[in-house]
Amino acid sequence: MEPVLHTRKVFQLSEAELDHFEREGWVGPFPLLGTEDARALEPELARHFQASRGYFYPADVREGDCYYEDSLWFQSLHTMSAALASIGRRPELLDRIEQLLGKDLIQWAGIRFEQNPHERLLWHTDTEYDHWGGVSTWMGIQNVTPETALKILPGSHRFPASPEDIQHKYGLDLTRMLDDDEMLSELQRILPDLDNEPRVLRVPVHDGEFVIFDGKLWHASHNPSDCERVAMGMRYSSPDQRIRIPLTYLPPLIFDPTRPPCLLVRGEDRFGVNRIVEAPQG
Ligand SMILES: O=C(O)CCC(=O)C(=O)O
Repeated sequence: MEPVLHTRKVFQLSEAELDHFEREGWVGPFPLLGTEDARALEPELARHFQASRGYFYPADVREGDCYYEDSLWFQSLHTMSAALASIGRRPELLDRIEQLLGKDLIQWAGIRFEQNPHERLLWHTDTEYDHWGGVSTWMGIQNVTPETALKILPGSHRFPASPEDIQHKYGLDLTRMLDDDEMLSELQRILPDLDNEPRVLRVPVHDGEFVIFDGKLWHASHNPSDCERVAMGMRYSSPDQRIRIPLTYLPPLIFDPTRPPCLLVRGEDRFGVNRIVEAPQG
């Protein structure tokens, strides 16, 4: 009789961590790379990011036209570099993500998040996850400390309204509020029935470590330091999710007809709805 081979998952999330992810919408931090190895990725991230194309203003695009046929979407850096692709397949990430999303996984985004000294990114959820399900990871690359890391609203993946819904319904753009305390008190006024009092948390990540968070979690960033801060984002879904490229992030949302390249990082693709490409070889 043929022996049955079981792949042992080494980096399992514990019951307590799974419960934490369910309740709080994030889990971690987990070690992935040594500090020097993480920092050594920055030139590779920067080189491919510079060759990529960002998003557009609605007035500059026409629905149905292709804008990414000949250029790289800024979220596809993992499909351009063997080094970046191999990071995204590491079992430290995939064993845990498999527990959250199932045994078949695609990586559809590899992103460089740079922040200049004192720069901010306002509160938001990622538009992509309004259209398909999945999880994001956020890893420190350069000058990431618990003082400069991503800010999140724990539990916000279960809020009854997204920042955009709140804006439409109440005409109040919480996401433009720079002061977190003001944002939190407005949020409590608008959504008085939240299970727990909302609070802001900086994920305690250093260079080379990562957290996993639910695609619907509210997040923001602010680099209060005098040094440039760089992080890498990687995003994963089950292959049945139809991944697209938003051309615009301001309404009206328009998608490019071109499908983004995705890597099948675990299991198989039984759906054929995405453009699966070979991982680049080093
Ligand atoms: O690192 C940042 O500044 C922003 C990260 C972010 O928005 C994300 O991971 O989706």
